[in-house]
Amino acid sequence: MLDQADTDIQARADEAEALLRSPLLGLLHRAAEVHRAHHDPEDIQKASLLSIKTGGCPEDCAYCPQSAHHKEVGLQKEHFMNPQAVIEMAARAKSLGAQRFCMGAAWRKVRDGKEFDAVLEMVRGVRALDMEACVTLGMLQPHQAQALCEAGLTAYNHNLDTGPEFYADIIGTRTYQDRLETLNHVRAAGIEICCGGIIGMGESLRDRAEMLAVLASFDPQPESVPINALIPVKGTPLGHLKRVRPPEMLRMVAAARILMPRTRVRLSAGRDGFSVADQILCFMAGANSIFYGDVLLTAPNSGLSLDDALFETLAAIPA
Ligand code: SAM
Ligand code: DTB
Ligand code: SF4
Repeated sequence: MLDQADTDIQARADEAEALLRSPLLGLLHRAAEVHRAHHDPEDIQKASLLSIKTGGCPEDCAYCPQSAHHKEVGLQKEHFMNPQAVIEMAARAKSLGAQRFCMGAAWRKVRDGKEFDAVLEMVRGVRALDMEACVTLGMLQPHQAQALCEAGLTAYNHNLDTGPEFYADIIGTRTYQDRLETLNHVRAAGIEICCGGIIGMGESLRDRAEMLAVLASFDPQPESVPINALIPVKGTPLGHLKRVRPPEMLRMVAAARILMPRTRVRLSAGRDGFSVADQILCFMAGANSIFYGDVLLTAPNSGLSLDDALFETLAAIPA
């Protein structure tokens, strides 16, 4: 039998699915209204990403080029980076216009010791630059969340990736519940939650709706929600899939905005195939953050020069 929490999620998922299926122009208009009621529409955050430890991950996430299970990808593994070099890259990102610096490690979970201490040093260094600091390091224990909070961490990124039903088709080495537990530890330590997912992995609209329903049911709701379009990487089990069409991203952004009015919705991976007009529609629908930089963690991003031109297009025209 379903318990009350499941019933609530299913009711929210019905609402989310109805939004995802509704006529696009009406959906876009409604999302734009919600967006304007809660945010300055000109405020689009630039977040810069850096992989501080690349490849060789023991998890089997089907989308991920960094999983050690997907040997065909042929990704070059990289050692854990030196904190000073990371802080210099954050300073450079700031000078280029980034407000947030996100550091990712291809770990299953955080281990106490030298490398975690170095992450804490990176967080302190990024905060000292007066930037927001975010890390994504896999599963976390309560005392580690506490240490990250004390170092000044703004947000912890840990994605649900998809809806609970489809999840096991994508990841076998850890459960949905594991993810929710890590997110609980992050919240309990007083750190902001950055949590979203990926579309274009072969999931149904219902799976997308269920993911949005779980996210929207967090209390409080996540401060930021990255919506990634799958980057199909050759050598991963999802490498043969087609890229997401921009209107699907638009629907997902709009539904996320309506269901989570105060959240920063980040137009994340997979934006590189989108035209300027596609991206402007996503901003109209409530996306108010992007990853800014030539690479994401390992995959190419929409480049800096394209993004600078995009922001110039968005800006007022000087007299
Ligand atoms: N290992 C940590 C973890 O999984 O929590 C952090 C790094 S992991 C690469 C961060 C997120 O990147 C994943 O949760 C997934 O949503 C996203 N991601 C990875 N590969 C992707 C791909 N090919 N396309 C789109 N998003 C991807
Ligand atoms: C998120 O949701 N997307 C970012 C960030 N959080 C860490 C990562 C996207 C990774 C895309 C594939 C790659 O670069 O390897
Ligand atoms: Fe590892 Fe994260 Fe990639 Fe999964 S998504 S294989 S946990 S780096």
